[in-house]
Amino acid sequence: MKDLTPSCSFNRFLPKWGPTVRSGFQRGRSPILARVSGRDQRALVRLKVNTLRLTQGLPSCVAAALDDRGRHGGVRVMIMVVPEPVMPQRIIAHLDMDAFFAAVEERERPQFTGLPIVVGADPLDGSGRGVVSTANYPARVYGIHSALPISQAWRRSEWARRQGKPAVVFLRPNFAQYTETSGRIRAIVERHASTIEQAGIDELYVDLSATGSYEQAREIAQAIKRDIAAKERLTASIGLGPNKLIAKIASDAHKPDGLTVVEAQDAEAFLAPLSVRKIPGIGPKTEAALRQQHVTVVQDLKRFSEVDLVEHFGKWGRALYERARGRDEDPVQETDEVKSIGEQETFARDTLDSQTLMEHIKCMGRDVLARLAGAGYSSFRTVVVTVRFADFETKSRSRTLPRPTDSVKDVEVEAMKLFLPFLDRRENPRRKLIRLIGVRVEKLGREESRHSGARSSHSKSIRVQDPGHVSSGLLPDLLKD
Ligand code: DCP
Ligand code: MG
Repeated sequence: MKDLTPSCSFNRFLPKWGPTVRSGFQRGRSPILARVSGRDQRALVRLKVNTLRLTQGLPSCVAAALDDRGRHGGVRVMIMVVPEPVMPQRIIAHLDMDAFFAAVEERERPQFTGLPIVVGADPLDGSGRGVVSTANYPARVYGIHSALPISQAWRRSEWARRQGKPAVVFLRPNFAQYTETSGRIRAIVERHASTIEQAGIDELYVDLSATGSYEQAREIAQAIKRDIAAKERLTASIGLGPNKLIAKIASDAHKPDGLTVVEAQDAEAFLAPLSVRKIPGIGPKTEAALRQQHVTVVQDLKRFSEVDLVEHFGKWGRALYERARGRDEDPVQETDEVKSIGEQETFARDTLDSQTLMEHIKCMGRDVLARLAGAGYSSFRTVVVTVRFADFETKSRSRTLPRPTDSVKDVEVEAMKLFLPFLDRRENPRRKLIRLIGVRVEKLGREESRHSGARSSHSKSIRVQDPGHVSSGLLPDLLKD
């Protein structure tokens, strides 16, 4: 007997029917259909139709397959009406620390409390070459923000000083401290929830669907914020929403120290008046392309059909169409805290001096291994070296060792071997000067994983970047654009 409507989206019904299920089922949309065998060994077709659909009559494809005595292929057909199960509502939280690097510095150096602080490259009295990693909120009042050239941050500080306002305190980053703090924040969250996805050094998603209600989820979010404030003396902003997209945008809505709840029925209206830049994935390029079409806020984006957007942006257009409507199915994927630990360094002057470069590579290897231990890992298997030339061409080379190691010598030797070809014709035939180098270790393991195999196969990467260049590793949206 052939299937009537071979579609079934709720295959979790089927186990209930146990051994009676005889033929397969297919994923699709409801109504649900599966063939089962009855007690008398005759084939029965049990059709599960959701009650809503039933009020509109049987789907025509099903009705057409039945004869006027309700039989199909000479076999009696039983139709069972089963209300569609109520899908438990998803409640997702997104936590993002406020002015993270700067807040950690302020905590560690009480003498600067309340002052404008910028963490980033050395400003060198206005001639520094790197960028701002982050600025605390008082410094943001001066128009200073992440990725701003440090020389401009310096000028803005000077301008403020001339107005009689406090000058900015410029600090170099202490990555080890941020990584350690990040690990402790995660541990605090783990005490309140189990499904956690680390999305960056200072942000994570938590699936709070199991709480069953927004009131309960809000209480958990408040408890997490309280614990972070008490134990770490830092503030976090949290957004609660029906999916990761809404939760992320909500966490940013009332920074610092915010808690914003956007329930499913309010999600579309919440997004509508916001700038399209708030949608993760829309960076400066997409924004500019959209502006040309007179699209500035999310509401404007809804003028376009899915076909239009796909035509314009390819695959990404489909996601854009969904996101403009507040929809996002992406699950919270449990991850370890870190997948890789690395450092990068921008030189004050582009160079090809092999001695200086090798010395830096060695130093960075040692620092990376010190941080590996600080982050609670005991081994690595892969070493990655990144080189950025003066013209910004960037290359990475990696090598995975046959077995995990924790030896400083290994990281030094491997990094060196990977780097040497950049000094000669093999990787650098035009002998371009080098602007930046980076060393990173991956395939990290903890003590137990050395015996039981790799454990972090689906873990996310947290890349802490040197502020000597515009960081993108922490900002997936910039990366996409
Ligand atoms: N970071 C960086 N370079 C960037 C952006 C960020 O090095 N271009 C670092 C410094 C930040 C940290 O990552 O402290 C977290 O990034 P966020 O975007 O969450 O920024 P903040 O936490 O500093 O500020 P906010 O309060 O807006 O979250
Ligand atoms: Mg942050």
